[in-house]
Amino acid sequence: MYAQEVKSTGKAVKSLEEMTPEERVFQTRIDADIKIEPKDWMPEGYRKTLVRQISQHAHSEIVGQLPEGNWITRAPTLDRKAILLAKVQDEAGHGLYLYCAAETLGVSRDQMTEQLLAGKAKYSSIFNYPTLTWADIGAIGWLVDGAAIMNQVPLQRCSYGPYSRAMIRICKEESFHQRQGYDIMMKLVKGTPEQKAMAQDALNRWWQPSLMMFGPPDADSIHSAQSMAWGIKQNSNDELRQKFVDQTVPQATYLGLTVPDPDLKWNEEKGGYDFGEIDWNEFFEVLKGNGPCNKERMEARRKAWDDGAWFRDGLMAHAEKRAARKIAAE
Ligand code: BYC
Repeated sequence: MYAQEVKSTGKAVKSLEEMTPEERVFQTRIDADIKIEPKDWMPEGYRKTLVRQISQHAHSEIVGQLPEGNWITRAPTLDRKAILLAKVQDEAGHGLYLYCAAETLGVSRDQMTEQLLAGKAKYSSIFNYPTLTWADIGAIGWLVDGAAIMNQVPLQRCSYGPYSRAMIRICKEESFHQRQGYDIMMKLVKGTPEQKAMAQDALNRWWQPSLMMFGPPDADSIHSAQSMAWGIKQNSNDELRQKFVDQTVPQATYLGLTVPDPDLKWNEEKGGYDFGEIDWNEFFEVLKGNGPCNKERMEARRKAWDDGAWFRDGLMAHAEKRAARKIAAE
């Protein structure tokens, strides 16, 4: 299985013969679908790759609260407000499960946060776009959570136990998120012409950024081959992107909306849609910090961290006092 997957990304990884005896035992376990747990031996590269991916994933959940949080006070009805509030709280919970999973690899949550605030750790490109109208909340649920599910369902089978188990829980909640987004879109397309136009405008703006969530094309994906060989990723970026397009285009048709891609065409032979070139230049600019909202997002996270300093200090002082009291009583 792993030889074939590696071939699909065109990148070389160590063969079993080139591995040290420890690496060979490790790889054999992965190929036999046996989960790796925190106390098991693992190559340093495996640990680092997981810390990178899980922490970026956690940061994405936390930063991902910001564009949606922007609409909690402006949701059109009390029900919509309660639903959105619950969804945003879920994202905070996902971030926490993921930070905990990463902590089992020997990195603390404070260290991960410091890496984010120093610009050394990434978060998903998608959260650097603004939410201009209520329809954007529908589009995020439908497209962004839809893309997230497509990417995260295979992560439930990740070779690292704590990440895999966190993903099982997260995926259950993501399905609800996707449904609430589609429900908002349904309501808008059945509304006034202005509301339908708002839904179309949101689709126009969120379509390409959603396709970018899956990462660069396979040829430019530096980590995919090794991550797939290690059973961290099960599919390449392009495979998941294609699946997402194939699943989402009929949903857009059902809504009576037009996917903003003149090159989109059903390809009978491959049993999927052909679609136009993605603006990868825009993607890499967003990754470099030049997206529409990068600055704003980082400022919000920095402010939250600074504003919470007194509380963290209080917790530490309390923990130290308790520990000192315990020692004194012994
Ligand atoms: N944005 O070699 P590649 C959510 C980076 S949250 C930014 O293909 P890999 C939600 C990549 O990190 C959704 N950076 O990497 C929350 C690497 O740079 P570094 C988040 C990206 O790791 C709230 C470089 O590009 N989901 O669902 O094999 C509300 C080369 O890429 C992006 C996850 O994090 C991007 N889009 O594959 C609603 C899922 N794409 O690290 C929803 C877990 C690539 O060397 N993560 N880069 O500096 C993954 O599955 C993988 O990390 C990726 C990338 C598929 C994203």
